[in-house]
Amino acid sequence: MRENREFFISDDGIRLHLKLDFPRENGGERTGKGRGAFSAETEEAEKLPLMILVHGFTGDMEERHITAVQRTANEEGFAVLRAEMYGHGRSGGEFRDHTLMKWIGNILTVIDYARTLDFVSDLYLCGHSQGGLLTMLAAAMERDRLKAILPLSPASMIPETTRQGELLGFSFDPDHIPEELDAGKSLTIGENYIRAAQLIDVDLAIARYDGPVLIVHGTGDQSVPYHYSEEAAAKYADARLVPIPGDTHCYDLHLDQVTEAVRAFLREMKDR
Ligand code: FER
Repeated sequence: MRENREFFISDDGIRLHLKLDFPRENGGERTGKGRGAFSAETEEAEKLPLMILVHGFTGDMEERHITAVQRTANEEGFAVLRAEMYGHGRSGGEFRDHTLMKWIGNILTVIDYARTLDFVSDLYLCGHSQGGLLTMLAAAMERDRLKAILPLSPASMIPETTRQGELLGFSFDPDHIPEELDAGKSLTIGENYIRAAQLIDVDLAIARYDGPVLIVHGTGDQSVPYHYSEEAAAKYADARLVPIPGDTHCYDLHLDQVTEAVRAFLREMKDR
């Protein structure tokens, strides 16, 4: 039986909190109508595409825009594996100690886990903001395993701005990195976040993924300006960029336009 489940896996001793949600006709809430009316034997045999879905910096898997994308993918016949990265949600590690390198290790472990699930046909990766940057980096490493990627409002500028001495609205000397920065929400991020981010080559990651890419981004985003996604989309071999007019970093105005863009892209990919 394919039932929705919540569980943990270990990434070298750090627990990662995951939730796996199936389309209705494949999960516990089968309707017995239409495509869902298959027998118990065929249920096990039918493979499904799986979308791995990651939140952003200070985010978690229950945020409104994350669950909206999850439900949309489920409606389109995708299983969705939401994953919380180091120092976030119910996963292990302290927020202060997280770095993009730790998140990269985490997502590789989540992808390895997803590959052990025998119902999976194609793998997709989607992430919001810092999770969108992570999606771009992981795509380069797993270029042979990801059918398509969906970086949503990806924080693709973090490596370049940290090299220039800008992060979270603070300015600093990039050669004399501060011990910590205020990350809002009563959180503090340690210096290793900056040290690790400065090493990351986003252009190399873009060049190393030539599969289909959907970037969605609010044009009024004050955390990650829209133009960074115009630049990223132009550099990818096969990207489409859907602007959300006037919208914010977490789509306070037009979340429905975000989910419709995701829906249209997933439909197109399923037919490929
Ligand atoms: C920053 C701008 C945006 C930053 C992080 C973000 C760590 C990412 C936001 C998110 O993931 O929602 O300066 O610094």
